[in-house]
Amino acid sequence: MAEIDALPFTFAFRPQTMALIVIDMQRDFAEPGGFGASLGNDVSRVTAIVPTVKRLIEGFRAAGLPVIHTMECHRPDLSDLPPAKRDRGNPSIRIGDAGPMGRVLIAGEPGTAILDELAPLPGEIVIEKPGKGAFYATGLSDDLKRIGARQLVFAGVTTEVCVQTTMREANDRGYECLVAEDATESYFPEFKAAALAMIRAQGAIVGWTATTDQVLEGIA
Ligand code: TIU
Repeated sequence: MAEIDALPFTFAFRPQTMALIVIDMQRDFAEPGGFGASLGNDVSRVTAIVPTVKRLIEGFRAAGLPVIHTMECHRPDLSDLPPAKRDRGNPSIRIGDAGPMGRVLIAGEPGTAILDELAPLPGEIVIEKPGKGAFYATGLSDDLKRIGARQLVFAGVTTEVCVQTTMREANDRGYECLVAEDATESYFPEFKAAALAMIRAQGAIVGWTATTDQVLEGIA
């Protein structure tokens, strides 16, 4: 077993069964005029982690380990968008409406795209997800089984919404999960701190946390 120096204690893993999941590093969450901004958020915190997420992705690629990307998005006909989600948050622009970067959170629109610096390479798995969790209504479970992944490292946004939801889904499905603390971000620093604390509390009840440097050292 290889190891990552992590909290609340060492994260042990088999390199052959490790994968990185990068959650929703999309223009819609990182750029002014997108969905995140439409909910009233300052998106600059998300932009700030892009170089760290890039370093993590490149470390996994260099180690020959799988990188999986997710995108929160909906079908153009909105058939996978419950009204309860569309109406939530009293946003200035709703999901599906035309915004400065195309229709908000709709598959194929410019704003829905993953940031250029973090773009998936050909052959990497890209999960389009209609929910906050990446397992709901997607093929992620099948993909993880197909590639034989058992331990998952998480990065992306936002820590307490899509990252934590997906980690909880993964935890219940038997995966061991670790989130890279400095490669995830929230619009609310206090929510990020609380999410990381609740993930690793009670003996890693949801998972482990470690810095990107610690993860890269462990997988090198
Ligand atoms: N609003 C917010 O914090 N997050 C989301 O809506 N989606 C993700 O976290 N990806």
